[in-house]
Amino acid sequence: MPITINEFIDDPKCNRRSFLKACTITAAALGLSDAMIPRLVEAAANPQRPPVVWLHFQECTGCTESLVRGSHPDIARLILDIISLDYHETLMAAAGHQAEKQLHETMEKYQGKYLCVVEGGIPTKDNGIYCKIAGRTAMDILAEVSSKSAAVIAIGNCATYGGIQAADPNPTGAVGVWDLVHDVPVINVAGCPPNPISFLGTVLHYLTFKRLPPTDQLGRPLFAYGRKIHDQCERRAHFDEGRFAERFGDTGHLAGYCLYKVGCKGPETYANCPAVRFNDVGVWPVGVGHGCIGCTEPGFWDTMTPFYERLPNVPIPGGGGIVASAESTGKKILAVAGAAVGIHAAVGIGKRIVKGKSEK
Ligand code: FSX
Ligand code: SF4
Ligand code: F3S
Repeated sequence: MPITINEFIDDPKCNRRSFLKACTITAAALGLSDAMIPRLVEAAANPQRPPVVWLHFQECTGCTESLVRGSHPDIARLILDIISLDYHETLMAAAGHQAEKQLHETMEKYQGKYLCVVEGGIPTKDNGIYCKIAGRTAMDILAEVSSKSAAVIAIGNCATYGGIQAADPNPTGAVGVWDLVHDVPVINVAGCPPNPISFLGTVLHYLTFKRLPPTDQLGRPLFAYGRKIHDQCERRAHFDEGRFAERFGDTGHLAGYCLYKVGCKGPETYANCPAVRFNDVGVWPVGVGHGCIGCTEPGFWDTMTPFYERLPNVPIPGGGGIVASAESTGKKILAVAGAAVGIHAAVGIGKRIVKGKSEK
């Protein structure tokens, strides 16, 4: 049983200080001033918690795992306490008919008021038969649950853009939620998995301001996906000075130089990872020596692979010129963009991606 917000605040292990800390971290991630923290706290502590129906389709459950098993207990606890998680197949005790009953009771009782969170891609090929729950396809379930909700939060690359299932040749015709849901607002908390604070920030913004946060053309909240990884990266000075790791384990890598030449996709990826980081130990992929693989971008399994080859056409300051030696990656990006294989668009340096429709 999740504890109540008051029990949480009174819990000596997770006391009011922890609660305020979690709200402060989230306010900072949302780009709000300190003056807004009391409003955020008030919204988070409101006993009228929004009911949430959390659907799982084609995915690995890493999004839920990263939320509830994060080493930052304040964030995990706050997420579970600001919402009323009425249906969640991974976390709920109920199963079978009992779970189905719970789902339908929530939809009827809170019609137009509950939030629908979707984790996982939705297969559309052959009438969606490749993902079924209780005898119904993911497509049918999504259509019914989303249409009665106030809004849909798609969490993870799978639910936003189809994820790994949608990678070429996309055998099940997997797509993201916003390819199918057009009658209620949909927001894309992208990433594989996303940072829990990006999800928490989205929900807290909704509770505080009664609307979803502003988004980019890909439906991602701007507070979390408004800037490139490359423009916030602690290794950027090395990039600017032309100091690169040439191979994993070489002296440049050990010295913490830029990871561009070993495949970092930070120059084409929009996310807040360098600023917000993961867990409570301040880590993120590039910070621990691995390049960004672009997990917040549509179709990254096609457009960002091979993961360990450099991006083409990135101008290197200091006389490096345009790096054009990663032709295979470049060709792949262009090929995927042309074929629109279950994704919205390929990524171009310095320009945002414009949403298009994927093949069904
Ligand atoms: Fe996808 Fe989430 Fe990657 Fe996994 O469920 S975004 S495969 S981390 O967990 O949907
Ligand atoms: Fe950081 Fe990657 Fe950009 Fe290098 S290429 S500065 S490691 S984001
Ligand atoms: Fe994903 Fe890149 Fe962040 S791989 S977790 S967007 S650093």
